[in-house]
Amino acid sequence: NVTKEFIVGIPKAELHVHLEGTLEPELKLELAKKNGIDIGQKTIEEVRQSYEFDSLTSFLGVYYPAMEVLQKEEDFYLLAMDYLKKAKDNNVKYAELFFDPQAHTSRGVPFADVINGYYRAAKDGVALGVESHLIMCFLRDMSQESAIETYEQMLPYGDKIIGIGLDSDERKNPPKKFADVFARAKEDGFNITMHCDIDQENSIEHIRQALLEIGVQRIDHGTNILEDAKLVEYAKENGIGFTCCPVSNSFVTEDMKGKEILELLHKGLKVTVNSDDPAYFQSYISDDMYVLATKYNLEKKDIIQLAKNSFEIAWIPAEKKNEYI
Ligand code: ES4
Ligand code: ZN
Repeated sequence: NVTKEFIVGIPKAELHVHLEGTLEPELKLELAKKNGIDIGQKTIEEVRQSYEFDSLTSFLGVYYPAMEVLQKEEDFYLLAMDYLKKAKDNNVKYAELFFDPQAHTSRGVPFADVINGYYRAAKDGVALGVESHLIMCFLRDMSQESAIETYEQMLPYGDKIIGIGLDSDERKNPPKKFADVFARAKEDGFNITMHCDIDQENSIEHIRQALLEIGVQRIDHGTNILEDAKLVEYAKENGIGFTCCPVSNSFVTEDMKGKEILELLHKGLKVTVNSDDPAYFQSYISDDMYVLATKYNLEKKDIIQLAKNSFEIAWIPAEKKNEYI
């Protein structure tokens, strides 16, 4: 049987965590006070109670307004630093961190402050023993024009970004809506991943588009791929990575999709376990692995495989991977 100590102790990479989803109630209150913002909550308990939802849409409805407390470069730095300390406690050696610039620039925060704050934290994280890199996501419920504008704002900072992702509300926002901007990002040499959240409308069609039309290297979530055996075969042959998040799944669908995660893992696909929005789901990466391990009787070799996969599908140069695996 797998113990929590074994899970915490194993060196791992985290590839699916949204920096804005690491905003703990303590820091939210601290930043609200510092920036003179009335968020309508005064205690940790009140903030915790406001973190309530039962679907992707209701989650996002809590998630975006909470970001109002992030105003200055330093706020983004503090947020990312808080996560990196948690990562260290979870023996995360390497992390790729999603962030949503449009959620901030649309409120008047300069793009530079967002990226400079996050990047400064990533550099300082190395002293904690955590290497990390940034993945910039487009909000799929905004237009492709807005994504292109964001992409062009990013280009002067291109060396501070390891890849491009797509997140937020999936309804009526298929991957192909962003075909042009992702084609350009690929041409410019960026790594590409996309959310295909659990049990969304047209999930399997979104997965098909992401794999065959966009040409992603990874899918975030994506267990609905099991609905199409041919796509499963494609993903296996092409070493497509899956960044699954069991506790997040259990919040937005009441099912952690453990059966599906394990089926893909045992079929030999490059499945990983991650935390997604750990402050909101009150579960960091080792907690996600432990919940899955206890509920589905994972063996040590499964945990080892998940950890191995996490370094394999990480966007680390091959020669550097040897340091981790
Ligand atoms: C997200 Cl669970 C989920 N789905 C889509 N976008 C997101 N951003 C943060 N968490
Ligand atoms: Zn996510």
